[in-house]
Amino acid sequence: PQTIYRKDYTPPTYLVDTVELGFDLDPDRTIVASRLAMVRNPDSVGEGIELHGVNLQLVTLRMNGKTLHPGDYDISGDMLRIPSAPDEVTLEIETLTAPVKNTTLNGLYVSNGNFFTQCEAEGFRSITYFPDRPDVMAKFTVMLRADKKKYPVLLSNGNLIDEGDLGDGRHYAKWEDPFKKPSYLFALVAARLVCQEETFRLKDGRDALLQVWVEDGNLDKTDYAMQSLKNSIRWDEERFGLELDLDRFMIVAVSDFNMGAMENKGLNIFNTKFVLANPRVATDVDYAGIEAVVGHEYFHNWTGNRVTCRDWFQLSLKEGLTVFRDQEFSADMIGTDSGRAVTRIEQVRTLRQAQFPEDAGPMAHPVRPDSFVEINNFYTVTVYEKGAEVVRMYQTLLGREGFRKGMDLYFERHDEQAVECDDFRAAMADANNRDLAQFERWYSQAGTPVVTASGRYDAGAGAFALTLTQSCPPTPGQPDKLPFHIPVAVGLLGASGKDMHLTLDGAKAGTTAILELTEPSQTFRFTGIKEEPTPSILRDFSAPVVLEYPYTDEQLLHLFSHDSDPVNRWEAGQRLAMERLLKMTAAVGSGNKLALDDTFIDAMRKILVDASLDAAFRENALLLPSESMVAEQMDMVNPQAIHLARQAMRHTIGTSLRKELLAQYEANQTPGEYSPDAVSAGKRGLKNLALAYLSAAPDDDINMLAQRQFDRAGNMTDRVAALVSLIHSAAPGAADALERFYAEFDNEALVVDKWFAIQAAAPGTDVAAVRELMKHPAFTLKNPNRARSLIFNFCNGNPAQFHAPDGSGYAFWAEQVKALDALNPQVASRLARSMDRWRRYAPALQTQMKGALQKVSGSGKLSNDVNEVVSKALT
Ligand code: HT7
Ligand code: ZN
Repeated sequence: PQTIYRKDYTPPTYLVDTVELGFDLDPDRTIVASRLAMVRNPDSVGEGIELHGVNLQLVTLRMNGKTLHPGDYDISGDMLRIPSAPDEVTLEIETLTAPVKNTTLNGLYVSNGNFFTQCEAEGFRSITYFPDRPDVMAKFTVMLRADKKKYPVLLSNGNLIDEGDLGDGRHYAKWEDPFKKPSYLFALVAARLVCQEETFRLKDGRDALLQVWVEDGNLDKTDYAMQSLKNSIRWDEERFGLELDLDRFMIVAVSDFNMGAMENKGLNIFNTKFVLANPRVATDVDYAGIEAVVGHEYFHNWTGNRVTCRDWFQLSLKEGLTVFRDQEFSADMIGTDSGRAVTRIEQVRTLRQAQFPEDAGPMAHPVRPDSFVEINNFYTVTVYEKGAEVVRMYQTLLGREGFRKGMDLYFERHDEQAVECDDFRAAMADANNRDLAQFERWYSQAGTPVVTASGRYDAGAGAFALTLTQSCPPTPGQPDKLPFHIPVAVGLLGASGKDMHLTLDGAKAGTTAILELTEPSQTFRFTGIKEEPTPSILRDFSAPVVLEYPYTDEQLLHLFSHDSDPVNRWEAGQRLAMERLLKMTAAVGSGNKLALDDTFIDAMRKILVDASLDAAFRENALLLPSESMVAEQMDMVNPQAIHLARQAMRHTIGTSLRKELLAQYEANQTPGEYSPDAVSAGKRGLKNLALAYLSAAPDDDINMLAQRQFDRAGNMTDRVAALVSLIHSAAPGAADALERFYAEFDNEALVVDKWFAIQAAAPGTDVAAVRELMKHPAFTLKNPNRARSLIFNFCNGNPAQFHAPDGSGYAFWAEQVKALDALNPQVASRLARSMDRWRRYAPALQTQMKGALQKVSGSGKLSNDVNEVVSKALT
């Protein structure tokens, strides 16, 4: 497989002004006719026309009305080249495809008998020959023709300009997109669907038609997506002055989809998981996911669609920025500072749980990668979540207003252009008159920087000196790193727990100072400090770094009780818990007793019963670091020891705090009609965490509590939480509850996914049980949601069983990667990533993991997707 390098970018030889596409849709034999008006690109020194095409059957190719024959053009690999062509050409191309045979869910495919497309990143080339690269932006007109009975709904991008019958049982619809766009934003849907629709008044007075399209029977689950869409439109108008530029905006839900959703211009296509919700079938987490993803795709309309990427190395230009925008949207929708802080804590958790390990593993890459084999492998937590952190740091450094000025300048300069991450950085710098040259290293250097802090209090001088030192570990291809430009938000707490008023270099700095660390090491001197402070460093997680500070338990307990910054307050609790989990894991390994100190339990108790704190914050503060997070802190991972240690800790909490947990369980009930708002969801979260701790030390009363909740729950959040508690504690009613749950929801695909997922992650589920579940009639590898629910949740979410000492989990993983690869390489290569960290496991496991990787790597016919992942893991 060929590696593509960022440094090799060359502009396209020809540009496309207009594209007229005609589709005669048939599952076995779809005819695609395309007419491209092209002009030579004055910025290119290359010769000839270059079109991408994959698995296409070429029927005819005409240039300026003349049929071309083999010899006039050359097809090799994924390229069709016409070596000599005039400056202005019209190409007419007819190709054939068989969408029903397409199991990759990339390009044009059939799902539940309906047609859908997925073109990002390079799917358009499997629909027709085209310069399928994001820097070729063209105006599209699309004519769809299909059987009227089977496919009554015909949708594409932009505005509907014509529709009618063709007389032979077929009908047509013609769509025109008024904006130039790259081919990856093309979409069509031909389907039997129904919609919820509404007219929505935009800020400029125009009315837009909003539609949410779903399969018949799901119209009772579209309200929240519609509400989220309206909230998103309003939010982008208010926060960034960005308006919907179309008369119509459509969301379509499809059950077979590789990712979360896709921002096709005016025709967003969504995984059903991020559209369908009602209290009976969706949890609080599902509702929050819908709001975030609907927002994310809508916000792409400006950050991604109107201003797009020059090449795929710039992916974070749109993804990092749009994740940041959806994070801000979700935080603003809650509306309170404490609610905002909880969303921030959840972001930090994701980053640590998924992105830090990626940055430390064989697939580590900069936010703007330098090379790839398969671009689909680079839709990563680094490009998305770390990319969002990079965008957030602009806002931290420049302030909200400064950030907005930068955004305004970015759109003023680059509307309807395909640009680079550097252009965004330049807009931020120029709009604020700031030098952000060093900030570029966040885009070019991989790895998680480590900031080591040390403090020295000089009582005589009334000064506190904070020394910050930065370093960054080597990553593949990048042995040495240069210093980053790191905003470090710092506060100082007095013995009372109150924030001190800060004076830094003689200037007043409020209660939180933003220190700019740009050198390998810098000392910042706070003056007017009357007592030895406890420093609260990296408030609000002001940069995606690991912070090392020699905190004593006493200092952490002080921060856990008092820090005015909720993120650092939570962080102090996580540090206390992690320290103990590591000690207990070591004790399991050496056969020692697993003791948990009263100080920690008392600190947990204090937070649990503190009614002045939001329930959502309390839930987060009491949630222990996950087993995989503990593993990340160890040089040699023993998954079973981690599991036992964490279970022991949960058991101790469950017994020691039983009275308080029961009281909170009762105090945080949410009777009455279900609402997914943050306060109610926070209460359910705390109540269900209390149930989980109680169930970690179960007796008949606790089992009855869980059983009662399962039987009486009026919403899916409580239902699932009770079911998980019953199963994890192996309660007598567990098997029956599982059966009843399936019987009640066997018609709801997304709930059946939960049913598989709960079992996959249960501590009692071993490989043999997963293999049994795969025989269930509802299981299929072809549907990515279903494959993820069982196989991914087992391989990634059940470490003690997946890493069984006999290597059976690894053999299972290898089988499933290969089986999936034959159907859907994008999904297969995501599963392949489960082995990224194999070098960190105990030697006996390591050997078997390596063996499994070698087995996949040596198994002949592998996709580029999987090949890239396993070969990098083995390098
Ligand atoms: N921009 C979208 C990316 C996406 C995608 C990428 C590769 C393969 C399938 C895909 N489906 C969607 C999603 C987003 O970030 O909004
Ligand atoms: Zn996106």
